[in-house]
Order: sequence, then structure tokens, then C-alpha cells
Amino acid sequence: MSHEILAKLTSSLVEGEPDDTVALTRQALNHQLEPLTIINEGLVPGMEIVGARFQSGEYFLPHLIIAASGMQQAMALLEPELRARQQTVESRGIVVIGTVKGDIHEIGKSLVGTMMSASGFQVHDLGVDVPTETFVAKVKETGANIVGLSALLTTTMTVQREVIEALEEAGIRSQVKVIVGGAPVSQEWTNTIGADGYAEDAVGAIELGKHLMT
Ligand code: B12
Repeated sequence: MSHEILAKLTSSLVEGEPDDTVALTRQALNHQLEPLTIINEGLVPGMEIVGARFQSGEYFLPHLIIAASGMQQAMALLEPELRARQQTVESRGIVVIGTVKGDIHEIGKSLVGTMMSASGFQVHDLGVDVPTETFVAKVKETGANIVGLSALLTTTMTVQREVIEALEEAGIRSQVKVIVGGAPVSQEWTNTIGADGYAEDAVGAIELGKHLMT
């Protein structure tokens, strides 16, 4: 039964039925499925299929927007559940996360933020298209241990380097670990710009965050 709900959840994203995605997410929660299971085994596979179909030319932008809307509505239901489970977990550290200036891709960044939050990090999500100076100001304000920079475009990857430079100029680079991610980002790029870590998905980001805090 649980497997069936998760499979239907995946299909609802692929078929572009956001109302079904929301209804099935509620159903999955009612069946006592863990929010992380719903995300990892229901929603993420759906977005991966949609992404692959877009890349192969089978899907176009409207398909993506509809799928993204379904994913975001589902995440809005799951986030309070994830947070509720965090209440018993000790804070692992303060994380500031956002998608860099010029880039409006939200889903992966939000997933990383939500999942890090669910794993016990205190997460401040600045949203998308975040000005470099806002990252710096928020790191100062919160005393963040980690700043996460998401970039999904080859044209906005370079902004990750700009944020690192701005942290250096503000004299706080040594106080905060910079982690980077997004589809075009690699370990090689991470080394090139002098970031402290890279993860290719949200699960990897949690491991990376834990590792950097030890
Ligand atoms: C959905 C989507 C959109 C949606 C975004 C909706 C939203 N609210 O987010 C919409 C339709 C708005 C969109 C717009 C555009 N998009 Co788009 N989009 C995608 C798509 C299909 C999926 C992205 C996604 O959500 N994936 C699902 C999530 C779960 O994965 P993810 O984002 O990669 O995140 C994971 C990891 O990367 C990692 N991660 C992400 N961030 C971080 C941060 C840290 C700190 C860490 C550690 C890890 C991490 O963990 C995440 C979770 O597992 C990708 C294709 C792809 N395969 O990536 C194209 C893609 C990124 N888009 C692309 C393009 C070109 C655009 C547009 C320029 C299109 C246009 N002509 O208008 C605009 C960009 C506008 C702008 N200024 O930003 C290109 C980029 C090409 C390039 N290399 O530069 C891609 C690769 C598609 C393609 N092959 O052409 N897009």
C-alpha cells in the first residue's frame, strides 16, 4: 500500500497533476509514511523523470513549471512534519542557504534546506535570486557555521565565487564553511573557487554538513 502511494506520487509529478500530488502527500502522511521517505522515494524520483524528459526534448517549460508547483505544494505540507520531528534533535549547527543572484531555481535548494533542517541543523533559507551582500549580512547576523550556495545555471555558478570573495572582504570567511551545489557544480569547481565542500544531492549535503561540523 505504501509503495503504491509513493509510485502514484511519482506519477502525479510526471503527469503534471499537482492536485493529485498534494492529495497523495496527505494520504502518505495519513499512512504514517516518514516525510523523508515521501520526499526521497515519491517526490524526488518524479522530479528526476521530469528533468530527464525536459533534457531529452520530450517535455517543455510548462511541464516543468507544473511539476515544480506540485513539488512545492507537497513540500509545504511536509516541512512542518519535518520540523516537528526535528524538535527532539539537538541543533547540529546554523546554516544559511539560498540560490545565488540571477538564478531562480528553487526546488533543489529548498530540498537541501528542508532536509538539513530535518537532520537537526538550524536553517535560514533566503530563497532564490539572493544578492551576494544578503548572504554576507545573514551570515554575520546569525553567526552561521555553514553557508550553502545553490546554482543551477552555468552562468550563475560564478556567483558562488563572488560570494566567497565577499565573505573574504567582510573578514568572516574563516568563520563559516561554504558548501556549494546544483546540477552544473562539481568537486573540481568547488576546489577551483575554494569552497569547503560539495554535495550532489540533499542526502549528501546532510552528510557534508555533519562532517564539516565535527
Ligand atoms: C525545474 C527546472 C526549472 C524551473 C524551476 C522551478 C523552481 N521553482 O525551482 C523553471 C521552469 C522556472 C526553470 C527556469 C529556467 N531554467 Co531550468 N531547469 C529545471 C530542471 C528541469 C530541474 C531542476 C530541479 O528542480 N531539479 C530537481 C532538484 C531536486 O534537483 P537540483 O535542483 O539539481 O538539486 C539537487 C542537487 O543539485 C543538490 N543541490 C542543489 N542546490 C544545492 C546547494 C547546496 C549547498 C548543496 C550542497 C547541494 C545542492 O541537491 C539537490 C537535491 O537533491 C533542470 C534540469 C536538471 N536536470 O537539473 C533545468 C535547468 C537547470 N534549467 C535550465 C535553464 C536553461 C533554465 C532557464 C534559463 C530557461 C529559460 N530559457 O528561461 C530558466 C532560468 C531562469 C533563471 N534566471 O534562473 C538548464 C540550465 C543549463 C545550464 N547548464 O546552464 C537546465 C539544466 C535544463 C537544461 N538541460 O537545459 N527551470
